[in-house]
Amino acid sequence: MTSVATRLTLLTSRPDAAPGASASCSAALAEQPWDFPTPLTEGYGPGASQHDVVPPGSPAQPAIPQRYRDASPQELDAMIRAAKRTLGERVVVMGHFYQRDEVVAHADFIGDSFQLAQQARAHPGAEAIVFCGVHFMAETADILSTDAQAVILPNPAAGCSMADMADEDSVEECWAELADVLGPHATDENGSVLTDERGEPLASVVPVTYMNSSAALKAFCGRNGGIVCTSSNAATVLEWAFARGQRVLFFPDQHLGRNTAKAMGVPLEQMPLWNPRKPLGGNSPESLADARVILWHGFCSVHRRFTVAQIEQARAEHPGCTVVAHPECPMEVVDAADSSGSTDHIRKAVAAAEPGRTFAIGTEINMVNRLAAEHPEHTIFCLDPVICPCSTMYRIHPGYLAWVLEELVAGRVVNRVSVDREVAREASVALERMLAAVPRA
Ligand code: CIZ
Repeated sequence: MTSVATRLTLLTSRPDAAPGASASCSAALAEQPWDFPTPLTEGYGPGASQHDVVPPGSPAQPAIPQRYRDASPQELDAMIRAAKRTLGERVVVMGHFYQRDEVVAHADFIGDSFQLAQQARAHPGAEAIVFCGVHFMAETADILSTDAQAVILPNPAAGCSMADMADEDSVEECWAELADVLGPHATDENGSVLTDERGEPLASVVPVTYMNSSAALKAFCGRNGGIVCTSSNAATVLEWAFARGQRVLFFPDQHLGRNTAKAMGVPLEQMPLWNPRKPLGGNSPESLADARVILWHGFCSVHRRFTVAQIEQARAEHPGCTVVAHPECPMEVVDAADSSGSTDHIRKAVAAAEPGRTFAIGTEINMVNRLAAEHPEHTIFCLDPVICPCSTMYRIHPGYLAWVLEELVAGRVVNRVSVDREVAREASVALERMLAAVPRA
């Protein structure tokens, strides 16, 4: 299996090396992250998210010392190992499933955002948690770890374009507009307030935010009777919300919201899309009143690349293959797949299969390649033939990891992600609700 880095380099030297490469995944991702500027308001840089705009005020990474930029992959590997040896249990390195292999090789724990945040909480003795993921993940780790621990993001420009599609101001505006149209509580046709199983007034709308959102939005949910979900517990969380309210406002990922609610039997007509640039999100008061799930107009640039045509091609070329899609993929793709679920679901589906199976997987390429390497008993490939890593995750280059670790050895904490205390308090209310929302037996 050719590594993602090698394939990107091939793209640069021979643009014809990957069929369809010009479709939208730019070969410029093969450049080092410090080789292309990331000025505010420009796109996230070459790659899957190249058309998404970086919000003004997003953190940027100043230049790191030249020696890290000049070092060979082998030298960086040796620097990271040496620094980790010196730091011992003082540091824990987290690697997300979508992270590049050269970085994941140094992770003490590999997992999804939630598993890694739990690991952060499980290691209160570590002075520093170096989070090789993206910004919202580091924020969640900071909320769940102790005040004495420093959570470090090796490159603060490693954001998430989907998370940035719902900013706090736009969600507050949406919330105020919904309150004007729908009122604070669910009522019957006579205007009497409806109550839930516990006799509490049923809310008109319950906010649910995907883990892929800023701490500010998790806090918004905490103070407005809402909750956080991940892709592995979205159905349980929606059940929790429907027990407390008439409707759900789901942000930022429309696809996870739609796929989950549809599987629970919510009709598509009762899932209007909220466009934050239009009055009432582009909806009529009547359609909002009839809604069960109001979906924010957000998406993941990597997962929305997957198509039904790719599934048809995989089935034609590999008869009998099993197609597994992540629920951030568009609904048509999830409907056409054999199964759908979070990164954890995908891993478990592959691990549980009888040897000799073929899997076409609709999720980020680093994870698919790693699964293929870990499971030589199966044939595993990515549904999308054009290589497209999560371009923001890809900004965690080993050079940055070496730099933050060597700074720690020198007694300096750089790139600390620190969530405001009040925001963290409110966000943890929504996170704790998620933890308590266990599926019914
Ligand atoms: O929560 C995560 O880490 C993401 C981004 C997806 C997943 O399915 O685990």
